[in-house]
Amino acid sequence: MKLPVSGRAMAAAVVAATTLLAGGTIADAATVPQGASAPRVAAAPDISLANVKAHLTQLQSIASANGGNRAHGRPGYKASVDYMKAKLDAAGFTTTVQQFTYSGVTGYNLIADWPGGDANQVIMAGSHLDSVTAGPGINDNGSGSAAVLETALAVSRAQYRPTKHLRFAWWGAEELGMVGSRNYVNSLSTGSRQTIKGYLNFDMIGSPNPGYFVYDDDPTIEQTFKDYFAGLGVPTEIETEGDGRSDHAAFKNAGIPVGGLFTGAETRKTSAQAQKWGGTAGVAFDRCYHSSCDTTSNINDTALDRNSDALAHAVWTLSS
Ligand code: DTR
Ligand code: CA
Ligand code: ZN
Ligand code: ZN
Repeated sequence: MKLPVSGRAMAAAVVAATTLLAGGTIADAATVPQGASAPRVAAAPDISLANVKAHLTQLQSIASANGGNRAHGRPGYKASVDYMKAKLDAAGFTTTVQQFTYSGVTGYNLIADWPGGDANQVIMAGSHLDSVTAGPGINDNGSGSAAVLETALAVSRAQYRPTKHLRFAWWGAEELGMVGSRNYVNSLSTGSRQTIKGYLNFDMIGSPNPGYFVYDDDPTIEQTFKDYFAGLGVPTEIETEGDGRSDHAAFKNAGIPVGGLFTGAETRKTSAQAQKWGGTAGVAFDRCYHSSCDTTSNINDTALDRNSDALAHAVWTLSS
């Protein structure tokens, strides 16, 4: 259930949109005075938890039919790419499957461009689609992949026409060292890199014992997420371990503003965190991290729903 975005989050959204509209970078948004007269930002639609979970069920079925995983180089990964691509093609996206080779095996990135918007101002949202070989990888990272997919499908259903160009991406071989995303960034010309005004990363956003972490990178992307959760009355913490641990790393290293959301992996929730978020202190945020039990039962619905809606809010806000 999506609660109305608070006035504070909407005001922040206007500031972020104003900055980008003025041709500034996302990082400049903080300098735009509060309350500056600016066009209203279209509010993102509610992202259906049921739809996101239906994608997770499909990814689970794909893993079950392909040796129990969706890992790089295994049939379950390419089947995952094919599933996502079919949905995006049917929704009117221009899709590209980018091939790369890692450890002698062909890997695949899936890129989906939403037609329209300023090609010199691209906002990207992405997640890795591969799992480890040990299991189906439903939280890690079916959760991020399904939420990014459902947000892209919501853009299509709304026939959203943002000022900036929207691009969505699903990366291969993240579990082997962020290989696919690095391959993508390295394949871009300098000019193409400079068109990307922000990259939003979603890797594990439905952990069963969830925390609500926001990447501490670009200040405006960070504030956009923090304001959204503040509007829900959900406290957030800064994600400090994230540097270099997921697909935003290649974009950050190329000087592209990045941000993202995370609900936690192998580290244990503290008592203080359990006080603010609920759940169980002394237990890992995701006890099935990189394990065979990372199935559709390894998801906290509230966390997945909140993060999916926060994802859509940021996409709408930063691209308008
Ligand atoms: N490396 C990711 C999981 C992960 C662990 N810490 C963070 C922090 C921020 C994003 C992701 C992660 C993986 O195993 O896919
Ligand atoms: Ca929702
Ligand atoms: Zn991951
Ligand atoms: Zn992982």
